[in-house]
Amino acid sequence: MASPDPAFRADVLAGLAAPTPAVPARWLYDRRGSELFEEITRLPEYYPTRTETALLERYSGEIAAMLGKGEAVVEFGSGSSAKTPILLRAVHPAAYVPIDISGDFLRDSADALRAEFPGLPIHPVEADFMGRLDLPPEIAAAPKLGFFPGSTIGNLVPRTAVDLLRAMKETLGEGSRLVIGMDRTKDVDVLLAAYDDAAGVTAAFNLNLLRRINAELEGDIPVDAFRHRAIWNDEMSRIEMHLEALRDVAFTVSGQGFAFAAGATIHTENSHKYGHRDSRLMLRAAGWGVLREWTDEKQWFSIILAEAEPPRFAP
Ligand code: AVI
Repeated sequence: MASPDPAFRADVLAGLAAPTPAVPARWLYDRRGSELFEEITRLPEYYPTRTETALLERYSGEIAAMLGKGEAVVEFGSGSSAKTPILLRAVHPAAYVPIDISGDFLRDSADALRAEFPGLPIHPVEADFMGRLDLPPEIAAAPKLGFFPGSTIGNLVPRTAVDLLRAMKETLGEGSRLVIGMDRTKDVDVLLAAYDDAAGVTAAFNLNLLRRINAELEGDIPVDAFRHRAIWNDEMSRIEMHLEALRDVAFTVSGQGFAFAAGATIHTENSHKYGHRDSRLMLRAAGWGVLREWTDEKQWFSIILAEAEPPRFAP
């Protein structure tokens, strides 16, 4: 077996011992977790993917019309989704730069896009995009269009989300644009169904974290002693995923002991939902001005085109 990721071990051991036990959501995405997430995106209850895809199909032409020529599209994430080709077909960019921390994902999706867009220069960057990073020299002179679909921003608490948006602005530079997908607040029953589907795929996605801990960190967590819970936290305007102990349970991870009383939970993910003004305020806090927003008939999801604002004096 490959040696365990020290960052995974540190996050799990510290997170399980915390007064409010929590494990960062990024650890949900091992190979199995990523497969389960792909399955989630096809569920009837999970509206974000199909709503955003339909918005891109409908409005990518309008987005392209608001841009100049010869843009380099910089995607924050590997671009493995069906959404990337929709934007690329409309924008006709001079180059495409996917950025992802997973080299394997990056290479696979870059190869697939090379086959679909034969003449398009593709320059993958294997890096963590949570901080400012250097873009490939080949696109230095091109105007930049960032692309961050999926409302992945919603998985970050607002302070971290603003840090990321600011880092994106620093990476892309003054005058750049950003197309970002943001999920909207809506009827709580719709949200709860999307994060606790009838087929149990989201439950399997959440519980897979415990299996991963057992497999990679020498854990003996009785997975059947936990259940998936999706909760709407109105104060924070977010869906929370938790793993709730069904009975008193004790286990070890990497030789360290833990005990959870029945009903205690491990918080595993936040998915923030934004009102019309919330998304604008968050973008503005990071130096992005909103040029235009497109939403669906039910106003369940938004695509926003924003522009990096120059620093200005303000009263
Ligand atoms: C990746 N991210 C935007 C998804 C979301 O909707 O927050 C992750 C997810 N978690 C459960 N279902 C989907």
